[in-house]
Amino acid sequence: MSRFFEGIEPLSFKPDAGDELAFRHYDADETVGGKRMEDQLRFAVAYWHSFAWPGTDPFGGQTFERPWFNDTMEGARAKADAAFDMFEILGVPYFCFHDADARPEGANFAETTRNLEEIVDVFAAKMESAKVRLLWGTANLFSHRRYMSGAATNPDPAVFAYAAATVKNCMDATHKLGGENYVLWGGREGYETLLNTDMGRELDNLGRFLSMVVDYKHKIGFKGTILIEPKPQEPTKHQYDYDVATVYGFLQRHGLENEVKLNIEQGHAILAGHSFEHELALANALGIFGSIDMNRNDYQSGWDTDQFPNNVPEVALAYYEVLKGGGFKTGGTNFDAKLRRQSLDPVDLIAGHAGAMDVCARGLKAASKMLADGALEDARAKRYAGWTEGWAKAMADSDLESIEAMVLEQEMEPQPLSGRQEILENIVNRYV
Ligand code: XLS
Ligand code: NI
Ligand code: NI
Repeated sequence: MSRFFEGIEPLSFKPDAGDELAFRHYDADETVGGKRMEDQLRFAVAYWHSFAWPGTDPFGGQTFERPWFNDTMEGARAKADAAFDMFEILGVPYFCFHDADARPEGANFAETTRNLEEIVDVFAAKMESAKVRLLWGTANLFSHRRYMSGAATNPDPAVFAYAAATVKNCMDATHKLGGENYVLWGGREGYETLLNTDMGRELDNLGRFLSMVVDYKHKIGFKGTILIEPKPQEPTKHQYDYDVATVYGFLQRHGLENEVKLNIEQGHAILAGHSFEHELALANALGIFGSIDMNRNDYQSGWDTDQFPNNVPEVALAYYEVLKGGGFKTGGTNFDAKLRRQSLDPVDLIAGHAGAMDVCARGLKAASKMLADGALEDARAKRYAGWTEGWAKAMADSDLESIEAMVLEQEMEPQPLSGRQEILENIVNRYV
């Protein structure tokens, strides 16, 4: 173990724990919905928030002091040591990373690539003996100033090229580490002002870029899933991958709806004016659900606050949708969550994750029970039961004139029925 988490032992499941660090609800081996909880939830730690983010906000600089904050390969190795220690302490099965979280930027593209390759070898060596695997890799195409006007949607074709070459290397790294997905969050794929923006061209370029990613996946034999992560604003005022519905339209336009799935984040759903469960349910309905970025957004701030989840009823409704869709396949629960900037200590990192894992465990258990007991699904089936009748089904192949004739002939007088929302909310409340 590196010294960073010195004195912190791997956590175990202790339902009656006092103040000590432990899981009170997350028991990896407990069966929930027919699978071990670990295999249902598939937790991942996000390298960037926990090990690369310095605690800045728009008014203040770095608050965290980490021994590896020095932009050298030595720092990158020390960071990896601490990260893999934390994976072990938490017992998480997965982690996720961007290239820029893990390696220092080099003097040029070739050196940056070498730095990444070196750190990927460090990860690979650690993964030989560690339990942790890679849920997904991704490229940071938004922090460096070259990307200030976007990556695939940059007006400068040289930036498009640089981003494409970078994504190629990050896909190689993900493939090499056995990653189960590759994520594209449109960091700055959007615009600040229409006055300087050729939107049609930018959208075409974004489609071209994504098609090349899919082609390369097949070329290298990467069996994981390509995931797009929608977000409506921040950092650019108008992000192109606004929400699930917008991304679905984009995928269809480029014929990629069977190639790409979605990584849906709680905070992004809230920013888009939706609920998390809405976005999950829609992705399931469209057949493009992939994975989740679990966090919690502040409902007042209008910003992506990336807090650790702590609202069990909300989390339960989210996992309800995940389970209803059949559970995760290659996806999982990535904690795209960071400490508050005053939470300075190593123990805060452990406590943030441990608490979040417990909240998710409670949510999952409630969701699984709600689904198994069937109260909500029975009520839903009953509400739509009319559609199982022959004449209703036949409307799928009918036309407006024949339907009018039927309405007249049967002297139809539809009678409104209660939507029973309060009764259904009361049912949910019995489980959470
Ligand atoms: C930012 C995104 C980012 C992605 C990965 O808001 O959530 O963290 O998950 O690039
Ligand atoms: Ni995210
Ligand atoms: Ni986010």
